[in-house]
Amino acid sequence: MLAKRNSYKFNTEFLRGLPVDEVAGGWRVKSQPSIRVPFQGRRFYRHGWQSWSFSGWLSAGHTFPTPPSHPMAIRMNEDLPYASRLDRVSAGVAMLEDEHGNALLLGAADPGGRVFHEENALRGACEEGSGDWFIATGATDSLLEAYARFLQTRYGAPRHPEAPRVWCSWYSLYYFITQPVLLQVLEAFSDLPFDVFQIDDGWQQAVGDWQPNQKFPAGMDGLAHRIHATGRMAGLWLAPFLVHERSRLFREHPEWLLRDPEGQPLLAARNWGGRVYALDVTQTAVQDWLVALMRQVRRWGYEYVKLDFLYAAALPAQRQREMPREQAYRLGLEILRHGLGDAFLLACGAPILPSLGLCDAIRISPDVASYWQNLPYQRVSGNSAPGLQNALYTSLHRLWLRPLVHLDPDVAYFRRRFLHLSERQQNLQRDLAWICGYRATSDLPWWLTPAEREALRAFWTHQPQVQREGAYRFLLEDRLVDFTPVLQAPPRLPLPSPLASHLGFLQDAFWLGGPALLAVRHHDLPGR
Ligand code: 9PG
Repeated sequence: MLAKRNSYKFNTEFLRGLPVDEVAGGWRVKSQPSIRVPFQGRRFYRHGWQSWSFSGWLSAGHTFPTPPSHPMAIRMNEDLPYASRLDRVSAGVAMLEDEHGNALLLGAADPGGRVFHEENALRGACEEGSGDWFIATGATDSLLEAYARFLQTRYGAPRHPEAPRVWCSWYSLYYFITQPVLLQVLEAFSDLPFDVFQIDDGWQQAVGDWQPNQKFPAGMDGLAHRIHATGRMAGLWLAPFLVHERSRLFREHPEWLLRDPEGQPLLAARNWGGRVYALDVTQTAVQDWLVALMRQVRRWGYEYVKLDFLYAAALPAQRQREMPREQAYRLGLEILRHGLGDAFLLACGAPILPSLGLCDAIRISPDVASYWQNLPYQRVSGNSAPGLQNALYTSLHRLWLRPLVHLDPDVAYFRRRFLHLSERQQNLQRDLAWICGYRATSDLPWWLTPAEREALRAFWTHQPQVQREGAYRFLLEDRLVDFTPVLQAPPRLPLPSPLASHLGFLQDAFWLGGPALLAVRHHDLPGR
């Protein structure tokens, strides 16, 4: 049975004896498999756990591109229990390739699956009991497609044939959004063809207190109303599983938090100038609160919701109702989905495979930035550090997920102002957005020249036909796009981590925060 399927000169004898059933494109196996391959694995495909975790090929001798070094960066970007062997553990699926471009793929059907790369073997282990596994062998390029088809039989296909075209406030204004500046953007883009005007981080009183702050005097309902008046859908960012130490929610409901083994609130992140904890979504009171929050967002008028830092609900922790952590995560996401009804749900900072079937789109990369890389920051956060190279790299290794969910590769830049990318680098991101069919930008209208504005219009007007020509080469209509420059290893910075973290922060403050601050202080608005 195994030999019949194997049309390659690729010996699959090693699969004999496993209790497998034939399924489309491969085999299903019920036990937790450990498969020893009869070849020297040349490359290992590693799939990162959540949106921001590195995904790509790792080869022997060639170390993991840049693992995060700081414990908090590991917690916020990687899968905590396996952080000491980042280059040997893959979330959900992995491949081991021989020197001829043939490979073995092992992928989990259920949440909780991890694949370990051991001495010439792939071993599947599931945190939630044995579960089903998918095995395929053959030409490397076709294997992830077969796995995606296998997952589709469980999780279905996207509800919407196309993803909406989005303007998102984050990658120009960052935290410095205000109601007046957003309304000016909305107005100045009134003739451009996009679907969603999405308000990102910066509108809320605190992370956990999801009420508008004083920068939004008309309230979030007032703003949604103004957005609707222009014919757009209104979009809103929230991090519903997070609780900041300086929020009212933290003071009022300390009993709602996930706990560490000592019974203390479990640290989920450090951000927004303090410690951030995570909600225990197995508690009924928390579930009620989450549903009410999502209903509130719908009542305000938002029909596109970007839910961020979702990994927090899947951290290893003590929960009131004991259950495997990715099952708890799915429960939390199901509850959010229920509260949101038919709104478009973009999951971000989200465990990828456990989100399937419950959201409309997933961010598949770390954050882009107006620069190619921030080396000091990368010393701390590894390949999850913001930057265009890191974003492109991980996105390019996750395109196989496309039959299952819309893929958000993050925004593209059309401006040259306040941009530290070459035109070639900048175009790669636009082309990737077209390849994913997810077309978002954050550019401010008054930062664009007339020609750049027309390029943005063309981005939103046209959706080129895409044909894959190779692992990193695509035909967009008749134009060949080659992403191999993305694979160039960045130089290594021999900086101690604390110094690197300060330098990286300074770079971001100047290059990202600077222009944002200028824009909202009205120095930069038209007619001033
Ligand atoms: C808003 C942003 C944007 C962005 C998201 C997410 O490790 N970190 O400190 C870290 C901070 C922010 C971040 C990712 C990681 O970005 O991806 O699009 O919505 O939040 O705060």
